[in-house]
Parts: sequence; structure tokens; C-alpha cells
Amino acid sequence: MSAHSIAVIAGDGIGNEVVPAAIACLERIAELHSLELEFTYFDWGSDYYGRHGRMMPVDGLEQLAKHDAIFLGAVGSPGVPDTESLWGLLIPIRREFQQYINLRPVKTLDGVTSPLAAKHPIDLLIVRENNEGEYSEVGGRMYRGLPQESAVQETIFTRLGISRAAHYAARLASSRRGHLTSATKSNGIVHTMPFWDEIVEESVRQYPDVALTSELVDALAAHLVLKPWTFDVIVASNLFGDILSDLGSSVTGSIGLAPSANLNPERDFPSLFEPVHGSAPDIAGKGLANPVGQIWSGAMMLEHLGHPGAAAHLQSAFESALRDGHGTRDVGGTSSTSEFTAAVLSAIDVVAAHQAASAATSVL
Ligand code: GGG
Repeated sequence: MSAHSIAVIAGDGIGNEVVPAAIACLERIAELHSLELEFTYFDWGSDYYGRHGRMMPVDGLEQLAKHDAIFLGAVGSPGVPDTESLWGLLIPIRREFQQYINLRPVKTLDGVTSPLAAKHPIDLLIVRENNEGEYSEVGGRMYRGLPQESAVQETIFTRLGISRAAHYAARLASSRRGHLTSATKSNGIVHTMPFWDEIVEESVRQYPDVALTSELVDALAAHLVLKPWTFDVIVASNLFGDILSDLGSSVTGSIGLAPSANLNPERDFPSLFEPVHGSAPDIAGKGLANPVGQIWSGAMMLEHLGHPGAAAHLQSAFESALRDGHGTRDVGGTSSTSEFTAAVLSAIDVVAAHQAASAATSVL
């Protein structure tokens, strides 16, 4: 029996609906694959902020460090400034635990209506640099309230930060179709982006089987809409990667489908798994949230914890629930969050029964 301790932060809004849905699926998978997943729940987020004036306790990171992985729902609430909700919880976790890769798969799923007219299968990975770049606390505000009021925000790129993202993305491309696209903007952003281009090129040169294309992020965004099936792996800075992954998942049908893994590849610290979407206060509490992004993030967590069979089982179960027409409203279906979750749970059992039957046949 393999045991893993997982810190769970449902957070805000629909995080409180999609996290329990995904945990129910993970518990069923754990039972079938003899895994011991021990979930420890933390009530951190915007409600906690309302009571304590901070998104997590002072020793929050120390508490999380004891776990093998972190499973996060969503953060953000209309009552709390976005800067507080993001910089008081998610960003410190990503940085303190050196989760410098944010891996975001984008894939066509049967049963999901795509807004695109051309229906070619899409299967790409976005590698978002996750620790630096445009997400920086360097800067400030001056002359508040006066006509000369001003704001300065510095972007920080380091050789280490760019090269480790580029190497990670190149290794992935090498294990797939061998195409790597780097998102740049070196025509307009004249210091940091040429630096990004140089380091990416220098890093990827070490992978002769990987063809690197550097593409201006505006053109890349247009191509993601016009011909997304031509991409294999995309490597992008923190901000560009965030924007491109919302676009990519929307092109496959809905941002509600999109999973992500905030990875510390060296495994010195826990990695964090969360859907790409936010807390969606407009639909929170109505049972409308699509739990696929959260369930898929759970499958990525199982893979990271060393259980590819259990991850594939969960993946094929939610894909089959979508294929059978059980999707939520955002993907063209009519199911509530709990109806879709019930469909995934029964698909988990159906897949297990098929696997057991084919194992028995191969023994005969
Ligand atoms: N699922 C986590 C969440 O709530 N993300 C919302 C968000 O604004 N994230 C910003 C980011 O990933 O940089």
C-alpha cells in the first residue's frame, strides 16, 4: 500500500464545489489501486482573510511543507483585493516551494463542443515559467491621488529561471512530436524578451531532435485560434503562459476543463495541483461548476506521485463521462457538478470492470 499525505485548500467560490467532487473521485481510485491518500484540509482563503486579515497563517508554508502534494481549488473573492488573494497564498506557495514549472495541458475531449469550425484534434502542452518574469513585487506607486500619480512594475528574468523552463519544455517536446514554440515579444520589449530568446535558443540547442520556433506572442495567440492542432509544446513567460493557457483551453471548449501542475521537478518541496480557472463568484454555490479541471489536476497529481496507472484510470473515467454526454453547461451539456461527478464515479467502476475482464481473458 502506497501512502501519500495531501494538503487540500479548497479556497474560494467554486473551489468549494470542484474540490470535493475531485476528492470523491480520487478516493474511489485510491481504493481500487490500493493507494492510501491521506487528505488534510486547510480552511485558508478569503473567508480566513475576513477573520484573520491574512489568506493563511504565518506558519502556513511550514505546515504545507510537511505534505507530499498540495491540492488547491481556487482563490479570489469580490470582498478581497486580488493582489491580497493571490500574493497572500498562491504566489508564496509557488515561490517558496520552487514550483518553477506550471504545466498546463490543452487537449480536445470527445463530447465537448469546441467553438472552432475546423475540427482537428488538439493536443498541446503549455510550459509556463512560474517563479519570476512579469509576476514581480519589484516596483511601487508614487504621488497617490495627485495628477502626477504613477506606478512602476519591474519584470525580472534570470538566466537560471529561463533556462530551467526551456530545458523542461525541450525534454517534454523530445518525448512527444519534437516541436517547441517559444512565446516572445522581442520586437516591442527590448531588454527582457531578447534575453529570453537567447537563453531559450541556447538551452534548446542541446536537444538536436527538438525543432524550436520563436513566435511573437500576438501572432502565437492568433495561431492558437486558427490552427491550434499544429502546436506540440509551448514555452512561455509567467504572464504570457497564463494568458495563452486560458485561450488554449477555451479553444477546446471551456476554461473549466483546464488542469495545471505547479511542479518542483527536483521534488525537494511539495508540488501543487490546481485547475487553471479561478473562483467564478458569478456561478459559485449554484451547482453549475465544471469539475473536470480539478479532477484532471488530480490525475496529474497521481502521475507526479508515481502512479501512472491510477492517473490513466481517472483520466479515462472523466473522458468517458464527457463522451457519454454528461458534461456541464459550459461544455454544451446539462449536468450539475454533482451529476457529472456521479457519472465519473460510475465510469471509474466501469473502466475497472473492463480492466478486470481483459486481465481474466489474457490469463485464459
Ligand atoms: N485555480 C487557482 C486560481 O484560483 N487561480 C486564479 C488566478 O488568478 N491565478 C493566477 C495565476 O495562475 O497566476
